[in-house]
Amino acid sequence: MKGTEFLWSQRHFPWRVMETLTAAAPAGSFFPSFLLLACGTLVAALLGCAHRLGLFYQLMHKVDKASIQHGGENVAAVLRAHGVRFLFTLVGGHISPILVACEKLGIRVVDTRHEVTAVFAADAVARLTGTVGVAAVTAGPGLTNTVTAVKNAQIAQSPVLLLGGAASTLLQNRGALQAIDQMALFRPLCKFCASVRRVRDIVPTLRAAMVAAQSGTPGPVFVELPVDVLYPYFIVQKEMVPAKPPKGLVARMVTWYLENHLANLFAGAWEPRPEGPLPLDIPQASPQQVQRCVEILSRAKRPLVVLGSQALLPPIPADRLRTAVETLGIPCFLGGMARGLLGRNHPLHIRQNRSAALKKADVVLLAGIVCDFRLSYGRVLSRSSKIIIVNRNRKEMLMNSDMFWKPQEAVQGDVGSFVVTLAEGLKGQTWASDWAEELRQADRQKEQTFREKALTPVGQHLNPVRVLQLVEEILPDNTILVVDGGDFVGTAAHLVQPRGPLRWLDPGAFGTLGVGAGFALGAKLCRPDAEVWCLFGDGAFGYSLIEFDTFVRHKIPVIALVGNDAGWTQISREQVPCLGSNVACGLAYTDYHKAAMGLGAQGLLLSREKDQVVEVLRDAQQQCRDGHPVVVNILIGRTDFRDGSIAV
Ligand SMILES: Cc1ncc(C[n+]2csc(CCOP(=O)(O)OP(=O)(O)O)c2C)c(N)n1
Ligand SMILES: [Mg+2]
Repeated sequence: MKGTEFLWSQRHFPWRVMETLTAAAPAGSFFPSFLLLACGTLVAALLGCAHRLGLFYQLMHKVDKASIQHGGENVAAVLRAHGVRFLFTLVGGHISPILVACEKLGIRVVDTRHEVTAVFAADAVARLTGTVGVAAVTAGPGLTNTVTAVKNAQIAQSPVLLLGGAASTLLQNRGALQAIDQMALFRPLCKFCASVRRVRDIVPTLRAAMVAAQSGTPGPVFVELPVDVLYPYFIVQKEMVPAKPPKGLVARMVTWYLENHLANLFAGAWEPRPEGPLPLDIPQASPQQVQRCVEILSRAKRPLVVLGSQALLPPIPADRLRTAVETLGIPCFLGGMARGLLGRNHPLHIRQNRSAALKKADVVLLAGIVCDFRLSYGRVLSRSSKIIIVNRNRKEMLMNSDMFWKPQEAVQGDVGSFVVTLAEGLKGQTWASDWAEELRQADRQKEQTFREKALTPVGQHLNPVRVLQLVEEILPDNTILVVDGGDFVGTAAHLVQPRGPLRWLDPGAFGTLGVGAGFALGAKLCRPDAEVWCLFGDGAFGYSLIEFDTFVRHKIPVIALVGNDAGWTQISREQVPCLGSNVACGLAYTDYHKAAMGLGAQGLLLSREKDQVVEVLRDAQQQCRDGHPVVVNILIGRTDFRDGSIAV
């Protein structure tokens, strides 16, 4: 055999080579086992290929080529089975099937003017209902526009499901419109990220995403749905497989590959599958840990509780938590989503001078709040106090404990459940009343200071402290407060009290400006009987203004109070004295009320010239009750006595 012939036969008839080599090799030598191994590897590779191409699956599960069903319907079915009532979105062709299917199943589709608002709205729904809030946005720029809200939800530990469109499975990394590596973008932001590759995977992937969002430490999850898993077979076929019969070997192979890819996409697509929720995995404190905490607290003389957002997570409902906190009878500070837990003016609720109280307490229970900047990284705690900390997230729970503080008991578990069991263990225990009285005295002093500030004349416009005191007086009990801004809302956090649990929404530890409209949208939709009042700084309001168009179109009556001091004052207040310039901190006394009117909302102006604060607020309230979204533009003076921090 000539050399070239040998190569030819090797290439096309490999078993002949094996025969030759086996015959040539002495028995028991290296070659037979090598060849066996090579054959085995080849067979395994071929089987692997066949599996990847879905050939085995297709043997058992057929493609219904005549069906006009589409993957969007599978998405909607899972959402409905999980009790999702609202889908927030800004439309794009990539995601149209999801929106149409949700509408058909009675899920209310609410389209916003910016994707970030859709995710903020989903976040508010998650926080207020204890379920998962859902937003769907289009591929590429639609998704990149959500990044701030997704990060905010991650930091606030809010279970949000983000559904993202994507280029078709075959066109990723091939220069398709709006196509980027979306998974790389969301992996650092979400606790679960998946890209669905076949229609049959939609349902299980979404169920896994829903359970991940709510289990352990809750947070946002992301599911990418390429166009070809969302549209019906006949449309995808038209796009994917060339209409003309292929010519030539390569073209035939490509067509076979495409046809197989299409078949694998749709094989078993419409077979019935369970769509409902999977059981959640929520960490719980052990009875021994709770018992140790009971013992520590029972010996306390000056105990103090600080409740943070995690305390309000399901499964313990807010009312049950409130009863447990009252049974404990320990004075407490409430922050984040725990604000309002005890209603207004509750004797156990201490509102001011938290740092001083923490220094004086002998036992501190940090329930769902961690030692980040809000507690000066733990430095606010006294070395001589015994600290009990409870949190679902171990890493966050121990944050800065290597540097500034040490826990006596660190309990990883659900905060609400822990507080309820702790209260049962301490039933009948009382604490000396002079400790709570001492703390309330400090509260009264601070309130007196605010009363004096309310009477202090300001150079021009209205005194914001006085305005906010009047707001506090007229808010009805069913108000949900949304706050978005710097100093104006920081002052409001001291003066305006949420009327009950889950009636206060602020961005959380990410400190994001721009949450207002989205939060208000989510809040009003899931609590239609509540009055939603949003307190905005004028700077922050700029992000939300356009969404008054959304409120008008969707008939969402909310009230926005804009504390208009013509500037980004919280920044300028420090920048000017520290660095000697007000650069980029100035705004104008813009007619935000007129801008809102231009979008079809009601607009009212409150100024020193027409100083009828209560009348104007009541007018706004009436207009809102009549079904109109309202913006009240409140011209306020710049003062140097405002308290800029939102105590959490
Ligand atoms: C998205 C975002 N951009 C910028 C900031 C920084 N920042 C924090 S407070 C603040 C000023 C807010 O101004 P305004 O809403 O008018 O409230 P004011 O302090 O004037 O009452 C700014 C710019 C931020 N927290 N978030
Ligand atoms: Mg301002």
